[in-house]
Amino acid sequence: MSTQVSEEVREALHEGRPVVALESTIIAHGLPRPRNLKVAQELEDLVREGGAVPATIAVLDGVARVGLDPAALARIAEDPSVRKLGQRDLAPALAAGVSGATTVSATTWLADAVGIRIFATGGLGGVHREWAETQDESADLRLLAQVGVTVVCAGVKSILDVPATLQRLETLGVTVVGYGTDMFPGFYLSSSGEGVDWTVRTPAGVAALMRAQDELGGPCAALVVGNPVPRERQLDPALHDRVLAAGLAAAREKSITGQAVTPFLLEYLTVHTEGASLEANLAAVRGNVLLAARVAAAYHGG
Ligand code: PSU
Ligand code: MN
Repeated sequence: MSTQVSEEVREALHEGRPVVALESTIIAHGLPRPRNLKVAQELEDLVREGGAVPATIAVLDGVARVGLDPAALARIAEDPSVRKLGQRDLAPALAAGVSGATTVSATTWLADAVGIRIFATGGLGGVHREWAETQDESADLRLLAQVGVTVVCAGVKSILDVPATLQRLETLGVTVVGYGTDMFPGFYLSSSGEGVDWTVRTPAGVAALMRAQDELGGPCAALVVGNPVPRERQLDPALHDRVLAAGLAAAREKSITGQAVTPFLLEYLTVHTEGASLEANLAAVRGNVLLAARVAAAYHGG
């Protein structure tokens, strides 16, 4: 395939060393500039600290790239013309020769295509709260039902309908485990208030689960590892509920729809919590990236 894999990632995959895929939409559309570039670099460093090779994924000038050099990472973070690409947008972006940041759906799909098994992000997309009116359900869910990637995340974004999203994940056959918790994490919050059926407590435990998937004939759907933001780093739940309610009302009033909904709400929360939601989001992402690297090391190492 014409996907361009960086030399470092290609060698690591060839030698069976641990690799962690990272998405780029969180960088281009989920975090404010100029902090986003620093975070992008920091996340790659964290993967290395955890004992794996980082593979940030994006489309640049019509080429799908796995593993970005510093100049490419800077373009994703700084160039305002970089689009948001779900999996269905990959072909049009390649054909038009444009650049775009990949969401969970596009990133997991490309990661799987080049043989990367582990992926880390902040919070998954899912079923939106106004689903009955808009039918807005992130393409992330359908892709998670199709690719056997292990996704380390802090749950699904709390701007969503969490119980409905968990229900969809069950229907789609996506395995969900809590990491060190029997509650499904709540993205900005340590708990969503919803329970999970399975709990895993160590990177080796996640690796053992992945090997069990392999023994069963290879995973045909993703494994979602819900890793909560540490309680002392979570957003104050009362502040979260208040600002989110205002943000959802603002999105409705401004008729924000489609791909714009998630970036709008994330930014609204950052502004109206005076940066507190951003800090919680970053704490969650950092924890997920480090855990994903340790899982990759455990899976490939032993
Ligand atoms: N996690 C974050 N910030 C983000 C996202 C995830 O902490 O911005 C992105 C992911 O790329 C995810 C996307 O796939 O939000 C979901 O967008 P939508 O709801 O439009 O499918
Ligand atoms: Mn959507």
